[in-house]
Amino acid sequence: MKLNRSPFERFYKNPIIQRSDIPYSCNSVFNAAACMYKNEYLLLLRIEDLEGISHLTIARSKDGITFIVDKQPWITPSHDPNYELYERYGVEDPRITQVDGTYYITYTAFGPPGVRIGIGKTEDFKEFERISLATEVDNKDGVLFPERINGEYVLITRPGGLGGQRGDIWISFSPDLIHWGKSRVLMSHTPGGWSSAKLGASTPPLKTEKGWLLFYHGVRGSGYGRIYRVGAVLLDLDKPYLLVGSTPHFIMGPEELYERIGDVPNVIFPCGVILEEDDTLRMYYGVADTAIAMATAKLEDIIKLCLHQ
Ligand code: BMA
Repeated sequence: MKLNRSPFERFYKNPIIQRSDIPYSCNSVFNAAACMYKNEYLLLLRIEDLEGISHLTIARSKDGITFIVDKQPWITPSHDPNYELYERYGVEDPRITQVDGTYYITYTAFGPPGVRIGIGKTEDFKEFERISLATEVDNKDGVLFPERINGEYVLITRPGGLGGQRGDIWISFSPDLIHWGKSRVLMSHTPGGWSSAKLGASTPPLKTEKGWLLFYHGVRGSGYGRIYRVGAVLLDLDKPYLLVGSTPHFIMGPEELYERIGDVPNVIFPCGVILEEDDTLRMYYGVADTAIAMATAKLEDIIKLCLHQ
């Protein structure tokens, strides 16, 4: 393991997507979901417009580095009366999970009552159908597992993280993506450390031989502001509410200037990771709420860190 403590190697030309790559006016682009679709890398970008409202726009790439961004937004705040109030201030921080061949998108719905988790689906990245608002307010960072476990959909969320309250990671189960229950705490933030303010799931769980690999972010307050860093855990394959390993400390934090300086300094915020055939993990992450960067790591290195090997 390298002495600099991070198993991730940043792409040398980061950031890979910034405001100047967006073909229409906006304030910033960050926190993008990622998946493979029809042999292309697909990112679902969070774009904040000039009024401060976020929407989601698709970008595609053949090599995972050079992306062509769609000319128009794809998912914008809904006008459907069942959703309008809850998305009025924006749709944010998407994650994409493929389950049984369908692509599900979890996102933060932000409106006057607060933030809550929305779930929708697409087959073709053209039509998008909303399924549910899965939680009540003060809940974000929703990631869905790529398989049903014992017949149920499994969702990780982070209730109670706003206003300096708690901010732990929870796990819930559902037969239909609408009704959620059997909720329990998966990980608690611990006072004093790098994630003492709150935690949140970052990327949808990846199935490995050693368990579900979940990247998460940990937040620590400082006299100046908050610092967002990344750690990883392994969850039991059959009982995903059980931790089987976790990195002993964060494995990546803001270091480069593009991670330290921007609308919100000292933030790295992954929402998507892709496992390549050679077992390289390619992580896409928002930097300083201003642009998107990419870093790679070997799956084996992350698993070893989780298992303290
Ligand atoms: C979180 C989310 C993220 C953002 C981060 C840092 O609460 O809003 O979208 O990147 O704060 O501002």
